[in-house]
Amino acid sequence: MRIVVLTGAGISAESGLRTFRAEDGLWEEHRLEDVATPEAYARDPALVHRFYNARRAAAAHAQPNAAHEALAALAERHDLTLVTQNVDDLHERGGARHVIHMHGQVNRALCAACGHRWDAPAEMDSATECPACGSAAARPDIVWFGEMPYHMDEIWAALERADLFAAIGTSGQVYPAAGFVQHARRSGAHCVELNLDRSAVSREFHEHLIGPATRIVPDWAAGL
Ligand code: BV8
Repeated sequence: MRIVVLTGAGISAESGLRTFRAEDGLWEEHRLEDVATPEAYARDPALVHRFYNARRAAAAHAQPNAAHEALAALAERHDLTLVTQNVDDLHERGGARHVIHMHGQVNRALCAACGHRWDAPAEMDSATECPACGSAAARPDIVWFGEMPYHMDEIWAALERADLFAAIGTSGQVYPAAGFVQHARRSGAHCVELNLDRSAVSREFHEHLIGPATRIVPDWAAGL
């Protein structure tokens, strides 16, 4: 069976990482949409670096949970394409070997001047230099609002051939990820939503499993 799974911040919530909309996406009194944008980085790179340094430290101190581990085990038994909106590395640390980070990774750095990518240091600031071109133009390798998500061709192709599509721990408020269920459904996949409560796109799914990811994901995956 060909499976595509899309995860969001909810799968890392029980590992202690904040979701975006539980506290209505506020961070240091800034809305996420105001901090996670190229304009914010151009206007106040120090603020944006502070935001991601805090997220990078939180991710480093968090541990993967039973839901991350259940998806890694599922990939050993089925043709699983694991797509995540999350920028943490908990899927990898939970044993997943191929993770598509459509919104980038907080542990990677990108040079805004030359496009070079490298493993981010624990803390970055606007003086952090690119190891390739030397410019002080380092940014987190994260897809901000208004930027094109990564690996979209691979994701659309996987959705078109999927027998089963599952969205786990995402509020379905950010596109194009929130539109994946419609694409999978049009391609004939059975669509299931596993979430703590309803999302903005719940009506698009054939099946809903409600509860915390560490409880509902292992049971669901074991039954496949
Ligand atoms: C693009 C990286 C085009 C940053 C992120 C108007 C209408 C439609 C679309 C738009 C519009 N205006 C603008 C747009 C486009 C925009 C968008 O969708 N905006 C929204 C706000 C309307 N999208 C973009 O800009 C995207 N790019 O469209 O490019 C383009 C075209 C051509 C050329 C160039 C460009 C890029 C979007 C990516 C932004 N980056 N992340 C960072 O992480 O710091 S988005 C960020 O929020 C996350 O990555 C994630 O994707 C998103 C939503 O977060 P969720 O993961 O869903 O988390 P959330 O807190 O919302 O929900 C958690 C859920 O878990 C809840 O449902 C909760 O109930 C559940 N939960 C909680 N605890 C548990 C649980 N479930 C289970 N167990 C638990 N224990």
